[in-house]
Amino acid sequence: MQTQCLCKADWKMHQIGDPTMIKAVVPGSVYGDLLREGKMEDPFWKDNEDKACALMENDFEYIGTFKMDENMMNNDHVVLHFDGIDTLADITLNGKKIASTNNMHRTYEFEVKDLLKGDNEIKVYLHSPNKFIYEMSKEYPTIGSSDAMPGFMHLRKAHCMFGWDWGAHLPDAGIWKPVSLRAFSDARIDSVLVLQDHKKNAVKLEFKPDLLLYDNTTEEDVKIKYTVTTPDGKEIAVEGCQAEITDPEIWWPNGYGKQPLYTVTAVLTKGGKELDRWERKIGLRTVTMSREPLDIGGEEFCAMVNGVKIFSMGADYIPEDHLLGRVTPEVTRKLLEKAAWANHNCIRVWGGGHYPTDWFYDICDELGLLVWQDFMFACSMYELTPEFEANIKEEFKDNIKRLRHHASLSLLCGNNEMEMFTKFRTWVSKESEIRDYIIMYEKIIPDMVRELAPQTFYWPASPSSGGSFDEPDSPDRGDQHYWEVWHGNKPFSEYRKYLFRYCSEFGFQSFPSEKTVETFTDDPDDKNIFSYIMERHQRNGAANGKIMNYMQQTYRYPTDFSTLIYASQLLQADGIRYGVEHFRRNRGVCMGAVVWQLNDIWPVASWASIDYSGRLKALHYYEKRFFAPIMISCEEEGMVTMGKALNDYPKDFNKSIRLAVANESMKDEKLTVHWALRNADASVVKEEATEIEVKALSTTWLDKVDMSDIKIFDQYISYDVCRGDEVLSSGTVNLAMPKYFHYENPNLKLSVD
Ligand code: BMA
Repeated sequence: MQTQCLCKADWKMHQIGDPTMIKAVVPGSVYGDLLREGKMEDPFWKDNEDKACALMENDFEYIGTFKMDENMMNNDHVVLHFDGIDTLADITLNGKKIASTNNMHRTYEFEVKDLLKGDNEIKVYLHSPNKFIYEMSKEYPTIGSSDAMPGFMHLRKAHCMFGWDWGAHLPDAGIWKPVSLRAFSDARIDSVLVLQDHKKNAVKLEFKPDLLLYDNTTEEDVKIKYTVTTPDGKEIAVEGCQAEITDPEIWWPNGYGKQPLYTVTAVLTKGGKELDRWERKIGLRTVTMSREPLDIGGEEFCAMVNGVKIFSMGADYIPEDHLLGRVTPEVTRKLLEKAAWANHNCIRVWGGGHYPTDWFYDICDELGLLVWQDFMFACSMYELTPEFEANIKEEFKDNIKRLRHHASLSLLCGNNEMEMFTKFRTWVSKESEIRDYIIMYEKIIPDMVRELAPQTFYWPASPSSGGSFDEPDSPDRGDQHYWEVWHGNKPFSEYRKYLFRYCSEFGFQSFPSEKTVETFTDDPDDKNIFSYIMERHQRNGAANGKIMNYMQQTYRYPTDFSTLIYASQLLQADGIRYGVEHFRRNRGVCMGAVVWQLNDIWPVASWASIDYSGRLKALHYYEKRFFAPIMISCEEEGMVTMGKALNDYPKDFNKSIRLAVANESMKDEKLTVHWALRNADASVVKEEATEIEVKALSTTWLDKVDMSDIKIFDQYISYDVCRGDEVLSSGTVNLAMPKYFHYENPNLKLSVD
């Protein structure tokens, strides 16, 4: 197959009604082009979002001119191939309309050989997404998340482009992925399914090609030859469509081993002539979710990789930018490296965005981040008309085939939160939507996954206990979205009331760094969290007040904007730490802590641990600590909390600590645990050291230590765990809220030379 990339064509674009053409970049977007050419203001600046959103009431047109690579015409077929168009487009080639599109999650391909000449002109007319969803919602006022513009669910376009509780209303449009001409004769390789059979010291690979055959070509007319290359470039013998790899280098998630990648190449020939070639990197591993019954009741829900049950640690991923054209492999790599740096071993791609581009999964393969992949349905009901069904089936086929070979792909999930919301009739407007729910997520998708990716685990929804509306929100089975802390205003201590099997969402908001705030306003008057501009960059109802409510339970009043931002980040970090340490102490029952959320789509107050500018919030540094393979934590009793005057406490109110060391590594460890009761100036009142053994992949609890003598406002407890002299993990605990503690002024001085 011959390919001519059309990204380098001479692309121009204009708003319909305005004949002035401006330079355009493909792949890219309307906002991206208008911004670069000075035709619109930064949509993230102050409240420019409103103007930018209104722009999308208009239609836009992209026009590309290119010279055809004449050699292509020697082939029997030439197709125009779009990796992705966002979203409602009419495509014309040399004056002839060839197709319309309506799904940004699909790839599209059209036969165009008869239309091509030396000089060509391609036009992509993009219809206003705003008008479309507005009209559709009049026709069928389906309900869903009110954070997004009404009708968002009627278009197969990343839902969060229409707004979310962390996202602006910026429904950009464009040719968001590469476009090319592809020329071929007789046959092509659509994709290859690579099956793995793991035995002792050997992995058998089996290749199942999906061929596209043309003009009476039969499978007998063509040959396909496979090559497998080891990570260090040695070729492995392949017999027909099978290969046996002895002494295989096994792929592991981050923290459990290396991420060696083998290369599989398939070459299709006819009469000795190469027709097409397919090449991908794979990792040798098995991965599934284990759901064994547990002694305490319910069942476990944990990732099992190469037969080893691992504790999933990571965060939820949302689209990286409202302007899709700005996301490059470099941008994604920086983000994912930060995740791996903070000891993440998994990442959940949330269902209200888009399926990430190939490089996202390539990088996850390299870094050892297990991908939990939602299908792109979130917080809404969908009407399963025949057209919609045909459309989404193509979307599933495209994406399952695109992703299935990746070492990192660990789970495919039907949707975000819809089993729960359907069960509770939250957004159901017609009974038929419930039937459609079952057909989509419990019939169509699993059938397709079984057929196209038979070795990938399918889960009907997040959260779920396995489907059929059987307690989708159960804390004792399946995954859980726990939002009583934050949305439910419950204190952080509430986390300890549960032993969730796998928390796939829980989170707490904070403000982005002040420097990031300065990317959207330069007015000192805006630097107040209740200012109009700060509230426009906060999309979760009264959340700024909510941050302040939690803050007053914990810290003293922050007296200026910078301190408030800093305190909000500490509060977020401490709250999530409180939850994760509890989950890891209870390893074996709890086997997953996936924090909502990793990243931001624009500069905004949110649950992210990395803000839009890429700055780490305090939470991300804390994640590095509480997701460390060896981690010590303290279950304290007797914290004096908000609203309890000291003399309200019963005299015998227990004060104690109980330390635990979690070992998420594959090695048994002999370690030393120290704790010390200290005065505010760090001087030691009493201390103790204990030798312990912590088996690989387990948690060891130490005995409870009575602390009834502690002066809670003047003394605190420090603890650490060491291997020899090396401190592997450490922490401190107060039994009074930080706001009540009599901190010693450390008299720190800073000088800059
Ligand atoms: C979850 C997610 C998102 C949302 C987040 C914070 O429910 O699935 O829809 O942004 O909570 O509210």
